[in-house]
Amino acid sequence: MTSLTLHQDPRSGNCYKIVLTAALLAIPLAVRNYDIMQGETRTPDFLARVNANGRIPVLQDGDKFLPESNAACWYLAHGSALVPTERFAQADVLRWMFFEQYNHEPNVATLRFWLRFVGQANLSDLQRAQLPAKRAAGEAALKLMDDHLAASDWFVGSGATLADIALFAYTHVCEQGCFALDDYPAVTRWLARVRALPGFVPMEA
Ligand SMILES: N[C@@H](CCC(=O)N[C@@H](CS)C(=O)NCC(=O)O)C(=O)O
Repeated sequence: MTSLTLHQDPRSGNCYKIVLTAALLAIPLAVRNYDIMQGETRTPDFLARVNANGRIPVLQDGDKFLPESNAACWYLAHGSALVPTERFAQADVLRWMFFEQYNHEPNVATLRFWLRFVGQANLSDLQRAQLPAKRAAGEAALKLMDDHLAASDWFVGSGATLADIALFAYTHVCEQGCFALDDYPAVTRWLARVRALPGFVPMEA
């Protein structure tokens, strides 16, 4: 790794995952901020130079650009204690990171984005129609996490891994999407364990 720059919007939990991973590993990270509400990741220059998919986060290492939050976390944490070396445990970390992207983020993060940043009054008819299904799917994801954490302190093994970082990012702000953390006591205790990790930094926004 050479000089690292994170292309980010500080309100995004996907970006925060990378900031938190870098902080826990004491890896220096420069940031370049964009306002996604103003379409700043959809300009011709951004699409041509940074990410043809028009989204942040993107981790830049020298002249190479790596979109996708969990790929960027993996790039930073490879070879550290945040990625177990034992084969099953390593795959189990990936399992939770894929769960985060498929079951958790599209529901828990999307409701936060719609309700906190877009505003209920500004939602399209399609978004409004999707609210109940996204709420139910988000609650199912949080319940599954709570059941898992009732029996173990961390998602994989006996210490923090990227699975915890990936899932912490949007879980700790889930109340901004009107999910009630009180319904998930094991998740609430786990959030405190993550916050107590040496090097922990809070989300900026
Ligand atoms: N799967 C991607 C999701 C990236 C994503 O959805 N980024 C959002 C912000 S969290 C974005 O850039 N939205 C702006 C847009 O779509 O124009 C990841 O994990 O990095």
